[in-house]
Amino acid sequence: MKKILVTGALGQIGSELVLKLRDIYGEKNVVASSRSTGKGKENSKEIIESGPFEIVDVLNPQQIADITKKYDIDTIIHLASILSAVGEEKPHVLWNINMNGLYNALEVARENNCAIFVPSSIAAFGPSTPKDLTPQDTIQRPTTIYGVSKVSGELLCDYYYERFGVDTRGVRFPGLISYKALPGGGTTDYAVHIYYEALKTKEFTCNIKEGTKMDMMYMPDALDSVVDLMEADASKLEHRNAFNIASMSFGPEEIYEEIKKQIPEFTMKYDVDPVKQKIAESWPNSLDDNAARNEWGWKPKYNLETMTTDMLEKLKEKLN
Ligand code: AKB
Repeated sequence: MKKILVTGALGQIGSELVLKLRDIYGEKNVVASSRSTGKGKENSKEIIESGPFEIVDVLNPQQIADITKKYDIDTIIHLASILSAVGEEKPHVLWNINMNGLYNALEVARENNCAIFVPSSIAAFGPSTPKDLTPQDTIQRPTTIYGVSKVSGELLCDYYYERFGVDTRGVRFPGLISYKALPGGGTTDYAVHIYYEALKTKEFTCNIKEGTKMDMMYMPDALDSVVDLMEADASKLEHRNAFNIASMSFGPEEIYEEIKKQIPEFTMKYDVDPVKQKIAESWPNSLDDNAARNEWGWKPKYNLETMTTDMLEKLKEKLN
């Protein structure tokens, strides 16, 4: 049975992943950690009370090491990270947390013989990358500090595998859509907020321009990707880090039309945020995920239509 430490466990992914991992591997075997108790954050109570929880600041390597030893951890899921839009406001903070935090986690993994999952992102690509069906192995010259940290992280993880034999694995997440916890400061966040506003006020102001396509994914598929990749047969993995994964790609007008099918009175207007728009335009329209499909059997379950039905149903229950 795996013994897992999750960093950044109270964020958008962690809030759901911890519960899923506790279902699979047992409550006691999944240690959630965060640099604070996440006061006021949705779901933090559930995460803290449903199994072990520890304060871990990823900038403090001793703290990560102590908790790893205390619980005899063999797998680290390193989620602590700053997202793209906040990163452009605070590039130095992003670099410190995303790079030094990752370095510290990799060092603890190396010293304690742990496997480690590190998420990359569609942000690891840039304007010179082929835009449609972006290949697994291609040009990576991102123009955001977040993207620079993600591509550096991919390389660092590859290095730790090649040089020290650390079992590093990862995927390039698209924009993630979920109803449990809100995303914090990304460019793709509009695709989550649109569902809340469709139900709450029936009107939405979109900060991304019509026609701007980005890869997106429903959270259950994203969670499956983490579990499936960490369980995959190592001998079949040619890439290890930073697998492209994809399930849907759309522009704001397409998600709006899909929601409108169920809420006909819903209206949307645009008030484009130039910083987010520039970031969105530097990212691919859609990724080719064949390497993930062939090497470890990646297969998403949701498309825009089935995600929208589920999101609206679950959010309705939550908001009532
Ligand atoms: C962001 O928008 O910054 C993230 C991402 C695509 O990595 N959701």
